[in-house]
Amino acid sequence: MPDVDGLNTGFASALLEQYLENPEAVPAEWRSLFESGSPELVAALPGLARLLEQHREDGNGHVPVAAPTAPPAPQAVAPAVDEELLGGVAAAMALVKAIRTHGHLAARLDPLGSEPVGDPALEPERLEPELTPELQRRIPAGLLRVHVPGETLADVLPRLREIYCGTSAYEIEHISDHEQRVWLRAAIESGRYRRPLDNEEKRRLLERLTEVEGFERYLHRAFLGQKQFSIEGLDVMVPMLDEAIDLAAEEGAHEVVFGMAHRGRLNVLAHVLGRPYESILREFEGERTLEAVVSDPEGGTGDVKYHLGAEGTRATPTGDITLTLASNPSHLEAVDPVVEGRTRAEQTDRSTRAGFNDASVAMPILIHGDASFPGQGIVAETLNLADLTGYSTGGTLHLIANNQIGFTTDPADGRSTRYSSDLAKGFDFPIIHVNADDAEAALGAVRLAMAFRRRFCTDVVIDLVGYRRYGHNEQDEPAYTQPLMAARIERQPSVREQYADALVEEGALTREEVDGFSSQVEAKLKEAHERLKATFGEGVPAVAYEGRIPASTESDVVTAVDEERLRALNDELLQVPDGFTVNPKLAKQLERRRSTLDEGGIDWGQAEELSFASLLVDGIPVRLTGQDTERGTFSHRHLVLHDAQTGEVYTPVQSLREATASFEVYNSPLSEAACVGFEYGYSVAAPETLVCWEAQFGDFVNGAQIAIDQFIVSGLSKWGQTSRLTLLLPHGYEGNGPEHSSARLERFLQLAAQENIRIANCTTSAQYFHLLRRQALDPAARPLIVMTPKGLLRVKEAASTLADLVDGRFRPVLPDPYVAPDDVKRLILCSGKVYYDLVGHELYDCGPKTAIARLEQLYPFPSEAAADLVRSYPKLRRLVWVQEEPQNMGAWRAIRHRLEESLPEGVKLRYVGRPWRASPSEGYPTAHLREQDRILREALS
Ligand SMILES: Cc1ncc(C[n+]2csc(CCOP(=O)(O)OP(=O)(O)O)c2C)c(N)n1
Repeated sequence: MPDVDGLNTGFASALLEQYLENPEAVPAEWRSLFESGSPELVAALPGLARLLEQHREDGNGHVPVAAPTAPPAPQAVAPAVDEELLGGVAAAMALVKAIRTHGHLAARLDPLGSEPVGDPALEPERLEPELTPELQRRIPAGLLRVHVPGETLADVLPRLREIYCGTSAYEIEHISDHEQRVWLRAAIESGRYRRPLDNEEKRRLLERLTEVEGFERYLHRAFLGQKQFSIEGLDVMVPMLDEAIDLAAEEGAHEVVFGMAHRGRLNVLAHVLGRPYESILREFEGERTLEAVVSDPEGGTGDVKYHLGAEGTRATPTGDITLTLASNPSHLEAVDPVVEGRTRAEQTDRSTRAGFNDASVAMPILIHGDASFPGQGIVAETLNLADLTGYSTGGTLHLIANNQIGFTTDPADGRSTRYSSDLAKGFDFPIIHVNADDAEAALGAVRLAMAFRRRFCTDVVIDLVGYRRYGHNEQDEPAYTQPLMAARIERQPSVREQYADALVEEGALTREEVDGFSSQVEAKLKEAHERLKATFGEGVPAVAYEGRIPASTESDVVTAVDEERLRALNDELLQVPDGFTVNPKLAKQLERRRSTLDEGGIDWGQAEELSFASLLVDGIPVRLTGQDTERGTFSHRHLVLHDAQTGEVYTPVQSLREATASFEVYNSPLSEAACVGFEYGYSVAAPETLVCWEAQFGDFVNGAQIAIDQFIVSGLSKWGQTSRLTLLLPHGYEGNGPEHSSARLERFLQLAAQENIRIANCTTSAQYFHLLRRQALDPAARPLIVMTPKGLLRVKEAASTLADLVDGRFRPVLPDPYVAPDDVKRLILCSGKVYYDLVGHELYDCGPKTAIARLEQLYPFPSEAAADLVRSYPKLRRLVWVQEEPQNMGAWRAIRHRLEESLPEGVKLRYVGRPWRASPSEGYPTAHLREQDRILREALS
């Protein structure tokens, strides 16, 4: 056993770390010492002993480690200690650790040749003791736990440097999962994923690079000055995607879903998604010849060519695979969560009760910009979804298309971190940096990333460091702002040229073959262009917007549910498994849901759950997410029950005997932007599913404004893409201040046109029941925005009866149920909760001359129902629109002209509500009460 007195603590610690990783890796005598728990060890190195003990307690040792109290092992003869060698081994271990941790600082990642910063810890001569060549030759490599061949440090050091400080570099040591770190070290150092290519593979890679470059250069020449957002400088991205697709297919995926911005998109469309050259050339031609303009989606206004999504099928060595590129807006990174949601939908089996997620079915690939990745907060929100039960997609491959510039902004002005990828470190994802001019290394990076993802089902980031051959787009002059870089790039041979030269030099190909590739690509493009030109004048085939949704049918949809069925579902929803203890207070509340079917009083929570349940037995899947949504922000829902004794959970709506579709319910992370984007993506890929997202308070939905503006309301017009995504937005003025009152109804109304969305604000739970069912059953899918209640959730008057669910349907306008129409001279029309404020006010009893009606659907505006309503009051003189929102908010400005249109001659329209305001509501509850009362008095008197 080693003599522990006077031991070099650093050395011993390093050995211990190795031992904890793999006990066999340390010399036998040290192993016995660590396993002995020897009192000498405890005395000499208390820190070490504590570590060992902790390791034992954590139960994560590879071998059982004896407790310190165990009897000491029989004394062995202590080996003679060679002080110089011991010190050398410690320094060597520190060096290996430094190379693994900080090697990237010395790596040659920049194709433009900028000097890496380096780090003193990576230099053997600066270590203590200095690792001289002689000493290096004395240090056995076996002690260093490295995975490269060699007898001594002198043998392995150059190889380690090549691996960690070459044209690839790795950041893995921040990962807290020990197994992942160990796996990555072995995978990286063994070179398993960076094997040399055979000649056939090299030829294919060069051919691919030739196609990528040839395509860009052809467009550049043929359409000088037109925006193409050239990929050049990051050309290798295309073969990297090829590789990732083949590997995904090999792992059993049926689909890969891509999200990317403008950079290189046309090339990816052509070469990865397989969109024909002609179709892309047609769009370029369209910009200069009206004749060739691509027709817009029916009734829509279309989008620029580098935003359009696409779908393709690709043959791989292991079978066909579907490739989907999501349509996206200019708003950088906004598509990230959409891609995750789409992928998740593809992965989910919705014939199971809770929706079974099989991540092997589909894989997401996100291509980011180096300025956008650290700059756009949605990236962090999306990364945070990676490991959440309701959102995980089994690992996303992130590829940062790093051209070292954002428009004209240098990295130093664009981020506070060294690397563009640093954000991902906080999520424990491995980061592989690779020089985009080393094509083979780039493929190696993909293989490693895919193998890691396959093994650990988690995200991986590849930071592909290249450059941008032209300006931000083809109309920009890069030398205005980055003169040195632009000059440097002008001298830079393309990756194809470099690779071709290398292959010719090593004899893998001849110069003639290389040149042949280029002429073939050129010829292919020319032919496609000629074929296209020959069609000019023939009329342009319309872009196929297959699956375009028919116009809304709305009222034809039967939303009433048979009484017996509702009774049976209600009973089932109130059952829990034997031995399950519902919280007694909650049990009482839920118990009330039993009698409401006969006595009335079906509240919001119950109506909602019955509506969901009725859909499930009809085979319609439902997904509901949002902050604290399982219980409901206002504690009104309780879809998920928690056993009061054991904490176990039970979700009755997932246990319905006759359900044939899944019910997914998840509390979401505290995000709006990524969560709404995700659900949008999910709803697009699962058009048969009722996907609902609920805001904590509707006020927070503007955190998802990009998802709303750029996807939900405009997707149909831009890309022919819609869904039945339903946003549940608690809304209403209850004295809770400017950020707990308004879901900004006015914004949604302003965005509503061409029947792109539906907007409702219902006042009874039955209306809500029918609205949800209509939303799920209407063959015409559209997003639905619902202003949902807060206080009303429990107001008796807003509750409904069984008959309302059995016989009714959603009614866009509710006339006054109490006042006979004949004598009515004054009609108050309002929407939402203010109705109950009006009928509950002391001035309410205003006699037979005033009626109060409710507008339950705000968009599409129910013109006919509104006209019918007005016509039903023959003596009407005045229509008063009452709202609690300020005059510049709420529904007023969007529906005023609609109301005017519906009025007969001589009937006047008047506004009652808050005046124009900069902030949606008062801050003080008393101020709120005063203002609310003023509005009601003015309306009623
Ligand atoms: C959210 C958002 N803000 C600003 C812009 C304007 N913009 C378009 S491209 C660009 C630079 C992007 O740089 P990077 O992410 O590095 O991608 P690159 O164009 O270099 O590939 C900017 C600022 C945008 N499209 N989206």
